[in-house]
Formats: sequence, C-alpha cells, structure tokens
Amino acid sequence: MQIDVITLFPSFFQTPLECGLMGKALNKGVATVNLINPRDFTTDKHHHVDDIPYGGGVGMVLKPEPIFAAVESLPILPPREVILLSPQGQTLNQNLLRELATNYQQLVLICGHYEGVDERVQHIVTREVSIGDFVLTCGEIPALTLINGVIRLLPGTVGKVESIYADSFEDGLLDYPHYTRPPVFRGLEVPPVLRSGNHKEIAKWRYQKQLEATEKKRPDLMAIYKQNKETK
Ligand code: 4FV
Repeated sequence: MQIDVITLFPSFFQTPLECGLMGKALNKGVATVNLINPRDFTTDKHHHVDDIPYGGGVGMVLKPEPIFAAVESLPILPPREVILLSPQGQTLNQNLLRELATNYQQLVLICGHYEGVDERVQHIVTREVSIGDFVLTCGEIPALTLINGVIRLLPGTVGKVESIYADSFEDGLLDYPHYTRPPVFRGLEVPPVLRSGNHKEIAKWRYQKQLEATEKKRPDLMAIYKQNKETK
C-alpha cells in the first residue's frame, strides 16, 4: 500500500513513522508513506498556501491551487481513495480502518489547517474522515491516527495476525482484561483461571469479561452486538 500525505508540516510525521511497530513495518516495506508539501507547488514568490475567507470572518483558509497541484503530481495506483481529514467527515472506527486496509492500493491524505480547506477541494476528495467530534489545530494528528490504524492491519505489521482479530472492536466487543507477572502485586492477585492452563475455561472467562466491560462502558456497542447476534 502507498500512503501519500499532503501536509504543510512533513517533519510532524518524522519520529512517529520511525518508532515501534510502525517503524519496523515501514522498514519491512509493508507500506510506503510519502510526504508532499503543497507549499512546494505554489507559484507566487511568497509561496502563499492560505488566504483570507470570502465573506469575511476570522482565520485563514487553505488555497485550492497548491492542494490540487500536489494531488495531481501523484501517480494514480487504483483502487485509490483521496481522503480529507476534517470534523465534517464520517467518524473513523475499526470497520472503516479494515475497509481502507483491505480495499485500496493507494491512500492520499489531505491535512487541513486553520479554518479548513477551500470547499472546491471537495472535487478531488473521494471520502471525508473525522477522528471524532472535537476540533484540533491540524489535520496531521488525524492523518497519523488513520495511518497507524491502517498499517497495523496490513499483513506483516503485527507478529501474530491472531492478535489483530482478538482485539477490541474486531468482534464488536471491548477487549478482556490482560495480566502478566508477578502473580500477586500489592496484594492484587491475577485471576486464578488465567494461571489454570485450562484454555476452555480461560476463553469462557475472557468472553464473559468482554461482555461485562462492553455492557458497563459501551452499552451502545452492546446493543449493536446483541442485534448482530440475533440476525446471525
Ligand atoms: C479533525 C478532526 C480536526 C479542523 C480545522 C484541523 C481541524 C483544521 N480532522 N478529525 N476532529 N481538524 O479537528 O479530522 O483543518
């Protein structure tokens, strides 16, 4: 998979793309991430990428020309999605990450800034994505969130692919509690069933814990889960 990021701040991505599992995955060629700066596509001597909003109002708006030129400078590797990260987008979740990771060869991510991008950019955008109902100062953090979530699902990133499918949301439920050594810490004991070696009982305990956690913390997810179970 090729991920092309249209960003005014390429350096923002440096360290996060070098660290941990993501760094290893990119070194292994699981995916390639290219950083393209729209400022390199400006034609005026001051390299303006933003301007004042028509109709007045505070803040600045990202100009269409540098963004169009940056996107149109890229090869087209179908199937591709051109994604604008913005609070107006569909909310990112595990289902959307899985869809992007499995159905596309190329993702082009446009990072907004200031008040946003000129609305005419919508003409080259195929999908608008939000990471949640809140407002950040930049689109780079949402872009990095999407990149991390997608690369995590690509073959070769995580050691055991089972660990992906055992994770939160994969089965529509929150994850079960995890424990490691020591068996007792400050008087707090690891649930004996987990040290029993009885994998059938361990699986039953973990599923029960998933149901309890989802019911308590995310009744909205539990409602969907029950519905899906009924329809299955
Ligand atoms: C955002 C979000 C977000 C809004 C104006 C950057 C900021 C500036 N993007 N999910 N929440 N973007 O807050 O995706 O463009």
